[in-house]
Amino acid sequence: DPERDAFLFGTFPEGFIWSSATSSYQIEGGYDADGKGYNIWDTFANTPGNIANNDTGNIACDSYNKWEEDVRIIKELDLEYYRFSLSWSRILPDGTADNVNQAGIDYYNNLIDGLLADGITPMVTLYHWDLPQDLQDDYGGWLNETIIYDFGEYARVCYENFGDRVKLWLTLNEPWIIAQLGYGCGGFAPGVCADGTGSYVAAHNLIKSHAKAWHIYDDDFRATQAGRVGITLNSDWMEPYNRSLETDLNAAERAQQFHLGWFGHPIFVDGDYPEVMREMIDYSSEVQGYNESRLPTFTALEKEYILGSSDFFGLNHYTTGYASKPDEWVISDNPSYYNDYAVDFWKDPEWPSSGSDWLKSVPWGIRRLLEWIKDEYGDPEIYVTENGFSTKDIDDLNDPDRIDYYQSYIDEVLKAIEMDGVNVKAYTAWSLMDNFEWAAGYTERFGMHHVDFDDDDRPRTQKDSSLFYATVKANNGFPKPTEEPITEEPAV
Ligand code: GBH
Repeated sequence: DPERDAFLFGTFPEGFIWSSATSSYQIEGGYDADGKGYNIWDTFANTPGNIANNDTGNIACDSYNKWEEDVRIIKELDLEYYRFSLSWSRILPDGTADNVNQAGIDYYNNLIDGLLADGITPMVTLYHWDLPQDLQDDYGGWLNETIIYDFGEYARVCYENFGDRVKLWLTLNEPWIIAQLGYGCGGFAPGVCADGTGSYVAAHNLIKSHAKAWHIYDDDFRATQAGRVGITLNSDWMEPYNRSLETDLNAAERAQQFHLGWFGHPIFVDGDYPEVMREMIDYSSEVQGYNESRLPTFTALEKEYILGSSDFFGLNHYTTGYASKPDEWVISDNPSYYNDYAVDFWKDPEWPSSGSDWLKSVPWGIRRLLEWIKDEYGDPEIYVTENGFSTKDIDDLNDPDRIDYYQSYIDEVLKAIEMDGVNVKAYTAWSLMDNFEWAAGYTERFGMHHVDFDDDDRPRTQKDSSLFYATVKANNGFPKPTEEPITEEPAV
C-alpha cells in the first residue's frame, strides 16, 4: 500500500522519550566480583555447547568496571533516558532477601548517581533473565510458586535502595522468552525441556510474580516515591498471509493471543488467559489424556490481583511473520506449545535480512502491532522498550542497514501516533552497544557502539547508526525538509 508506505515527515509529541537499552548479564561481566552469586546464565554459558563459540558473559562489556564509559557515551548522544537491568544475584547472592550484598547495591548506586549527574533518567528492569542459581537449584526457579515471594522481596529491596532516584521500573523483561525458551526447550537458561507443560507453569508464576512486585510498589512505595511500574512484553507482528481468508485472519489473531495475549490478556484485559488459549489447551490436554488442563487456572482473587497491575504497556518488538491456518491440526502425542495453537508462521525470504536468522526488517509490522495493542488493551500508554537490528560484520563502524532499520521503524511509530492515534510515549533502541547476544554469544551485534571484545579495555566506539539516532533524537523525529534540521557531529 503506497500510501501507508510513504515516508512521513513530522516530529514526535513534546516530551517523547528517546532511550537506549542494555541488560545486566549482556554487559556487566564481573560474574564473581565482590560477593555476587552465580545466576542461571553464568552456569548455562559456562557449560560448553550452549553458546556460539562457547562465548560467555564472564567479562562481556566489563560494565561492572566501565560503567562510567557507558554513562559517557549515552551523554555524548544526548539521550536523556537509559534502560538497564539489575542483576538479582549481584544484589542478593542466594536470591533471597536474607543476604544483601552491599557491593552490589553500591555498584548500582554509583551507576544511578552517575546517570542522574549527567541528566539521564534511569529506566530500570528488575529481571532480564539472570535468575540466581540457588533459586533454580533449590526449587526449580520459575516452575515453583515460592518464586513469587522471593521475587517480591527482591523487588522490595530494589525499591528501598534505589526508588528514591529511580521512578521508572520494569518488572520482567519478556516473560514469553523466560517461559518458552527457558522452560519449554528453547535453548536458553536454565535449559529445562518441558514444552507445553513447564512453560505454562513458568508463565503462570511469572504473571503472579510480576503482579506481586507491582502491588508491593503500589502498597508500600508509590505514595512516597511517586514512580511508575510496568512490564515489558515481546511480540512479533503476525500478519495474516491471505487477508481475504477468514481462516488466515483467525490464525494470525490466535497466534497474537498465544504470544502477546498469554501475558497481556491477564494483566490488561480481565485477569485471565485469552479465551482461545483456554479452549485449545484444555481440548488438547484432554485428548492427550491429562486429568486436568496443562494451562493452569487463576482463582478469582488472583485474577483481581493481576488485572491492572501495570502502569503502562512496555513493548519489545523486532520483526514480523506471516501466519496462516495449517491444512490440518493433528494433536501431537507429546505436549507442545506450538502444537497447541496450530498456526503456520514464517518469514518472507524477500524481506531484508539481518545478522540473525529470526530478524527480518519489516517496518510496517510495528505500526500494525501498535494499533492491535491499542484496540486490544484499551488504549494504554505504550513504551517501546526495545527495537533494533543485528549485523554479523562485527568490526564495521559503517552500518547503513541498521540506520535504514531505525529510520523506517521509528517512522512507522510516528505514523502510529499521528495517523492511528496510538499513545506511544517512548522509543528505546536496542542496543546502546554490542554485547553478549545470548545463545549467539558475540557473533551477532546489535550495538550502536562497537565494543572490541579482544581488547582487555573493551573500548566503545561510535558506529554511524549512533550518530543517526542522536540526530533523530535532537530533531525529535523527522522535521519537514524546509525546516533546518539539526545534525549531530561525531564525538572527538
Ligand atoms: C530481546 O529479545 C532481548 O530482550 C534482548 O536481551 C536481546 O539482546 C534482543 O532481543 C536481541 O535478540 O534463537 O532463533 O530461537 C527479543 C526476542 C529472543 C527473539 C531470542 C529471538 C532467539 C530466537 N528474541 N530469540 S532463536
